[in-house]
Amino acid sequence: MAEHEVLYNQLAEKLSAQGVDVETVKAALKQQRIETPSWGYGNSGTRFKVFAWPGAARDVYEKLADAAFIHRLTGVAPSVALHIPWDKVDDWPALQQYAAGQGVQIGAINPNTFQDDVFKFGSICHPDPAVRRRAVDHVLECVEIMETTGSRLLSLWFADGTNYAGQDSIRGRKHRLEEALAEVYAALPAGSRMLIEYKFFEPAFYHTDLADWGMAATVARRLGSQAQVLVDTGHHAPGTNVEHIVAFLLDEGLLGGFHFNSRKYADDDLIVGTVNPFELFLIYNEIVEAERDPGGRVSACARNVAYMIDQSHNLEPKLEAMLQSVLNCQVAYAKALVVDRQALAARRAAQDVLGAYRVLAGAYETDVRPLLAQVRVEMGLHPDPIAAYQASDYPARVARERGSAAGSGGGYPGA
Ligand code: RM4
Ligand code: MN
Ligand code: MN
Repeated sequence: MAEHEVLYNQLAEKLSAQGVDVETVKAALKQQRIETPSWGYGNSGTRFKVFAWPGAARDVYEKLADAAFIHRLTGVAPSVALHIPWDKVDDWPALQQYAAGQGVQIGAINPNTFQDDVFKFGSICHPDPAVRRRAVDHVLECVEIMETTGSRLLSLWFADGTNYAGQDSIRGRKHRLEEALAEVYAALPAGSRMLIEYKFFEPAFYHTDLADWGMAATVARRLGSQAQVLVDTGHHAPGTNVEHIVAFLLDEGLLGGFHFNSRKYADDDLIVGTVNPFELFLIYNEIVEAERDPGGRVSACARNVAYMIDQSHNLEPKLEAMLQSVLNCQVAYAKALVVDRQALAARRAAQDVLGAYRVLAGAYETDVRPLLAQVRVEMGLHPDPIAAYQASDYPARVARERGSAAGSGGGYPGA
């Protein structure tokens, strides 16, 4: 028997004794989905320096090929978010066909209204109607790309804001934002969703037009049920209780999706689950709890959450970094799935503050690696994706074929 099997059998026995249905847990893990971002495969960095990585993807075709490699290793990353115009092509059907041939599909479409000179003072909130027109037209172009590629998600983040008190009317900008988003909302394809992302600062430093979840939720609710909030885990002030935000939005049916990454100080875009693995576990825990909510709206919202990674790796090997990101999400979800919900309910009912905490901490401390190894074997994958990555010739091959292409690819300034 392989080592992971011995460990898996022990764990399965222990979990079953706690009343956890291991088969259900495994089925959930096989259904888990993590979307990877095209921009995580190209060169990127900080505003100080973009280091060229040997083999970094130079165009959207190479990004899709890399994402397909991550999907082959993990089995849970079948879709790829695109950033427009970084990933813009003339022939969308050809790109879609290429993706399908690689075994992946096109995921969320992310417009970019922050890199053109014209957007210096904002995009959809800009005081000049001509600039707003241009921004809305770009987002509408992204809606068209959704139609052609079959993407069901429009993922919106705006760099809009001001740097000084008095620079512009905060309420005036809010009105412009509402008007622009209403126009985009009206154009959304049936069955698709608009996810509205917030961020508390950067690049604007005095005020950001969509600075927090409450503002994004207010705007989304006013637009209608196809609009929801996107929580980028790196977009909060230090100390913010992100799992609380997640629980609140789930309960309101307003949680649309995530941009996962780890933060230590600001929008650090570090590998998800590295700096704050307990927070990631608690986020998944809220979702698992909401999935079981008897209220139809809450469980439907929880089951429809779009899980996306939003990271730009600076020092890390690109492919290994994306692989590690997906694996960390699997570990966090697995731990959330093995929470002893009955024991937790009992401890809560007894006002047993620390007993309840220990139920969660116990699940968090469970070594779920043998469980995930077993899930992978049942999915026809290598039980250890890092070992499979290290044994693969793909990274060396793309490094050889693509070389170190500074000056192309990522979309980031200087990439
Ligand atoms: C922003 C935000 C967006 C991402 C850009 C590149 O901080 O997280 O989601 O598309 O960065
Ligand atoms: Mn983001
Ligand atoms: Mn960000």
